[in-house]
Amino acid sequence: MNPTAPIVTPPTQVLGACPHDCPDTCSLLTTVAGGIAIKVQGNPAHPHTDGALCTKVSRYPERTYHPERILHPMKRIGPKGSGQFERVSWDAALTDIATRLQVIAASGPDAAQAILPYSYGGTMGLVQSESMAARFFHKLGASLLDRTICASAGAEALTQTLGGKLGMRVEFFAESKLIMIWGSNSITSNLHFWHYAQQAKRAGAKLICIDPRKSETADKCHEHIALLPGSDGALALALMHELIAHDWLDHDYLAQYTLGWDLLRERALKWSPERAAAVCGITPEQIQSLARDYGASVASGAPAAIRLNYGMQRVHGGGNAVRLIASLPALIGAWRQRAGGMLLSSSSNFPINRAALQRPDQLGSRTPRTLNMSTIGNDLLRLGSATFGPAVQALIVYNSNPVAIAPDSARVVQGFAREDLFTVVLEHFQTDTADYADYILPATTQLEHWDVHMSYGHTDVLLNRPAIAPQGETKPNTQIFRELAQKMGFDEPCFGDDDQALCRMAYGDAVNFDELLSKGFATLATPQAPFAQGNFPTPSGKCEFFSARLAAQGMDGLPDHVPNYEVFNSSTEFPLAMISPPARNFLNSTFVNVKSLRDMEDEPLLEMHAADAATRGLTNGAVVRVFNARGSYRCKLKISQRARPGVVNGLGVWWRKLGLDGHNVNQLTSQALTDIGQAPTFYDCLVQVDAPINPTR
Ligand SMILES: Nc1nc2c(c(=O)[nH]1)N[C@H]1C(S)=C(S)[C@@H](COP(=O)(O)OP(=O)(O)OC[C@H]3O[C@@H](n4cnc5c(=O)[nH]c(N)nc54)[C@H](O)[C@@H]3O)O[C@H]1N2
Ligand SMILES: Nc1nc2c(c(=O)[nH]1)N[C@H]1C(S)=C(S)[C@@H](COP(=O)(O)OP(=O)(O)OC[C@H]3O[C@@H](n4cnc5c(=O)[nH]c(N)nc54)[C@H](O)[C@@H]3O)O[C@H]1N2
Ligand SMILES: [Mo]
Repeated sequence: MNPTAPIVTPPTQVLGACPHDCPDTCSLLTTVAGGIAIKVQGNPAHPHTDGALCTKVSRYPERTYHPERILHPMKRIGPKGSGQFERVSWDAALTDIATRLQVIAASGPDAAQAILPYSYGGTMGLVQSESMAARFFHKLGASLLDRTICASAGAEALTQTLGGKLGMRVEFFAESKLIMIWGSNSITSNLHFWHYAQQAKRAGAKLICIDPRKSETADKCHEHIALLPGSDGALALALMHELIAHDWLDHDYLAQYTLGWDLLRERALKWSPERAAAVCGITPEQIQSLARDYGASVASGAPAAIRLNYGMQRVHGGGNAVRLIASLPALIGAWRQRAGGMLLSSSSNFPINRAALQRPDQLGSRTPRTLNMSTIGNDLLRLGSATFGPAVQALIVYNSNPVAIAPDSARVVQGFAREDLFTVVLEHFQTDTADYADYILPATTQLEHWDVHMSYGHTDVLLNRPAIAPQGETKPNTQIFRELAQKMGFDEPCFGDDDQALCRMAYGDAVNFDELLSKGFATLATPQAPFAQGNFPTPSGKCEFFSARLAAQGMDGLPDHVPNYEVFNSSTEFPLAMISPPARNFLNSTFVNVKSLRDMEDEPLLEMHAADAATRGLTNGAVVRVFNARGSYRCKLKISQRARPGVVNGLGVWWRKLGLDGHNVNQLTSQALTDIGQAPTFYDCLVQVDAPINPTR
């Protein structure tokens, strides 16, 4: 033994969970040496993760140790939005914030409703999202937030049709013989599902992609149907038309396990392939061929599966379209087999004890108003009124970057720029939203805090252990709300629960916590083929083609094709339909400031078909102006086969300040809401494109 050798602690590996808003919810292994996280990799012992991560999350340490990470509380010193801040102590920041909130809350009965929390999917952890934060806002009596920005149209549609956010188990797609990948760029946004689809493909399955954009996923499928955005409902109805016309139906399944078949049948028979093809911008033969492939399952017994993703519900008729597509498997009896049926979300499988985490009992008898996060642009600009209640006077943002990701940015920015609005932002970085804060409070990343997770793409619970100490003066969201509660004098014992206790509470006895501690994940005991014999958790116990609940709300109880608000028409002032789906190397607006990933995405781009570029005299690589009545945005043109004629693709979501002119695609999107679920309509957006007069500004 050499007594002079330095003591080297061997690297350790810490089990964690990917925090991002993605269906995959991967199990992570972080290698730590000398207190520093040197590597994050996929856990090989977790079947869905299978040892592999996407490029962006394998760069997670780069994000955690980023030189621009916010490590101290910061107080605004310049005009709103100027992004000028100075360092202050935690005590000074929290004391001032508590005082400001107390003054608002004390100004009258229900006055605390002028305070609005704003949060979404920065972390999907149940503890660092809505646990201590929800308790705090409930106790305060703040406005409630309807968290609609992503999935509420599809989620509500699934609930009305199947009874919950339920469907096939993702691993059984590996055994399917036909997979329709519908409104999902799986290689980008659901990589670990794609792994199962590849297995199916190797075993002889046919893969068909239904997407206006010729995505990376479409490249690798056997067929691609490039329909117009917002026309999925028409396509689903015409598929039903063909299944009926050729009697490719499972009559026994329809009779036993569905509700409203006669009505749906009658409606579908009005949608010939010719009629739908005109709406979808495709050929009748494409629809007939798709129906033949899908209907063949009835005679052959080969399992047919649909992987739907939320991309196709970001249009006016998104909810109705999901209802129609979720109805399809029942027509052919696909649910009878574990490798048949459909999957949009698996969330309802998780027995989460939200009441224990969020403590709505802290509201007492108060019933604060609910504001929709998707219309934050309008709501920040509303004056107080009898119907609206008080104007929003304070906004506390965590796990979200609304200035970049909410629709109709011009209005959103105008709201955030209000000098009389008091804004606190809990963040890792000085995002577009943080620029408008009065205080930025530094939050920990997933490597630095405890959490417990569900998944909307598989059926495993995951635990995240901290791998390293919090950097600088950062604190977990929970701790920030705990300390704020203390400053406000909230002395209920629930404000004393620590993060490990919250992790245990999330599932209570429903999940074995010791298994989570030792393995990092636990698989839920869900049925292999949940609807093989009906058992839909709807009021009728059947797949509800007709929903009495929707009818009671004054809506059509039967799903139909609902056209876009902004219907594609080549003769209008704004003759191009713009969609803005996720970029592969970003996660919504997260990672845009990680240079290695940003370099892979080049610059904000607009993909356009060569024919549309030619009629406008636009050349590849030129800076173009994309505009409509709501605003304009400059970016680089990419003439690309990925765009179909009439549709342009503005891959999102860039930080505004890292774009060419301080704007991003949401300068063009609208605050109109979906038919069901009050969700935004990002992909229901008409634009025009030209060459700007002055290309740099
Ligand atoms: N790399 C990466 N992964 C992500 C994300 C990310 O930003 N980057 N975002 C995450 C989030 S928040 C979510 S919600 C999930 C799911 O996110 P989704 O929004 O479902 O994203 P994608 O799976 O990329 O699928 C969107 C696809 O739908 C297509 N599409 C657009 N409009 C229509 C339409 O009207 N009809 C049809 N059929 N298709 C349409 C787009 O061209 C795109 O290829 O992914 C998550 N995963
Ligand atoms: N045009 C267009 N707009 C879109 C979409 C689109 O497809 N097109 N997609 C929409 C969809 S699907 C979604 S889900 C929304 C997503 O919108 P958001 O949920 O707002 O997602 P992000 O843009 O990723 O911003 C999350 C922020 O949370 C921060 N964060 C992460 N972890 C923590 C933490 O532990 N504590 C704190 N305090 N902060 C943390 C990150 O640094 C990041 O800045 O965007 C929507 N906007
Ligand atoms: Mo999302």
